[in-house]
Formats: sequence, C-alpha cells, structure tokens
Amino acid sequence: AGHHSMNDRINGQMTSMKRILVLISGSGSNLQAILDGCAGGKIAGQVVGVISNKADAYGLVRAREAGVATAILAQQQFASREEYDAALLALMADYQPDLVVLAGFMRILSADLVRHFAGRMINIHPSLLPKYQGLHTHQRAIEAGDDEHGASVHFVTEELDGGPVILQARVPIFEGDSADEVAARVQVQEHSIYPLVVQWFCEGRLQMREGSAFLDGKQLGLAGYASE
Ligand code: NHR
Ligand code: GAR
Repeated sequence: AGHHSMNDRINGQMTSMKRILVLISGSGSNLQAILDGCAGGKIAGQVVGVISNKADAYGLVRAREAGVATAILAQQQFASREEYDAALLALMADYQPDLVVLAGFMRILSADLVRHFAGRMINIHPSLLPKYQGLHTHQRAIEAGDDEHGASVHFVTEELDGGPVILQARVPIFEGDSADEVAARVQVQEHSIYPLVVQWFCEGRLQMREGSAFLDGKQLGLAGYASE
C-alpha cells in the first residue's frame, strides 16, 4: 500500500482518514492492537489522542512510543463527577474525533457526554453481553459455572454496558481456571475483534440508528454480527 496522505482521492471521492480518540485507564493492550492496525494499514484511521484518567497507565507509554498525543485527566483534580465529565467532554472535543474508543476505561460517563458522542463511541466489555454487565466479569462467569465467556464490542449509550452489540468473541472456560487465566484468553480475542470493528467504523460501514447497530445497512442481532 505504501504511503498514504491524510486524504486520498479514490474514484473521484474524497476519503479521509478517520480521527480516532482512545480513552484508557490501564495497560492499553487494546490500544496497542488499534495502533498496530493503523500502522499496518488495516485501519483507515489515525489515533489522534489518548486520554487516561490514571497518570500511571502503561497505555500512555504505548501512545508516546507511537508518537500519539496524550492527556491525563485525574478525578482528584475535580470536586464532583459533573465537573470531571464537563472537563473530559471539553478535552475530548479538542481532538475533533470521528470515533471515540473506550479501551479499558474504568469510569462511568455521564449522560450528557455519552449523548454528545452518540453513534461515535464504542466500548469493549469483557463478557458475552447481556451477561455480566459491570465489573469482575471473569470471576462472576467462573462462579456461575459457565463453560464459555468472551468479549463484546458495543456502541456506548447512557445505559451502562447496555448499548447495541456490534461483535462478540467466545472463549471456553476450563475446570480449575482462575479469573486471570480466563481474562488472558479473553484478551487474545479482544485484540482481534476490536481493531476489526474500528476498521468497519472507519470504512463507514457501521452505524447506530434508533438504538440498534447496523453493518452495511443491515440491522445486527442482539449478539452482534454473524452470531445467531
Ligand atoms: N459510560 C456509559 N455511560 N455507558 C457505558 O456503557 C460505559 C460507560 C463508561 C465505561 C466501560 C464499562 C465496561 O466495559 C464503560 C461503559 C467502568 C465501570 C464502573 O463501575 C463499569 C463499566 C465500565 C467501566 N466504574 C466505577 C465508577 O464509579 C469505578 C471503578 C474503578 O475505578 O475501578 O465509575 O465494563
Ligand atoms: C480489557 O479486557 C477490557 O475488556 C476490560 O479491561 C481490559 C483492558 O485491557 N474493560 C473493562 O473491564 C471495562 N470496565 P487493556 O488496558 O490492556 O486494553
């Protein structure tokens, strides 16, 4: 493919690289998978910024190594959730993102912020939604005796982990697995499905309309693409 300029003229139409903003709180392995997808030409977009609510998130190191602008917005600087979210919204808007990617971002976002980016913000959640919304999903799946688990990419809506699912990946749970072993197995799958969904969005194939996800104009089912 060689080098692309920011804007390539294809078939007489101006197509531009989508501007991707990633929010993290931790290690940033999903961020890395997306950075690699962009660098390898598999994603028609560029990560224009990485925002963390934790100053020590390793994902910030990954971003800097990739030459991506970073920002830290720590909750301790703010008196209330409302003030934090207002500052976060303003900071995010500065990057003029086409797509906001939550990648291990551990703070619940206010309705105002979510509405501002409606249809342009996605999350990866470590469970087969609608199962196990919220936290500690691996442990909960093990304790329930489930023999499978997984991850879901979904559009972010005001309902926590309740937005329409775009794509899921499944993994087995084996007898005696620890939560860490299951988490590691899930993460391997996350690193393939998240870049794929980001690419679908960047190609203009993915939309949220009236609370449903659409791929190539076709409404996706409750478990997302091709899983029912
Ligand atoms: N915000 C909205 N409005 N909707 C969603 O679907 C969101 C969201 C923000 C984050 C990620 C989500 C996940 O994939 C996500 C989805 C954090 C919590 C949480 O309880 C829950 C779900 C998710 C992320 N956070 C605690 C809080 O009070 C803090 C926990 C901590 O700091 O360890 O914000 O699972
Ligand atoms: C991922 O497994 C993601 O599914 C999960 O955190 C991990 C982040 O890893 N997300 C949540 O639990 C959101 N509440 P990473 O920082 O290495 O991408």
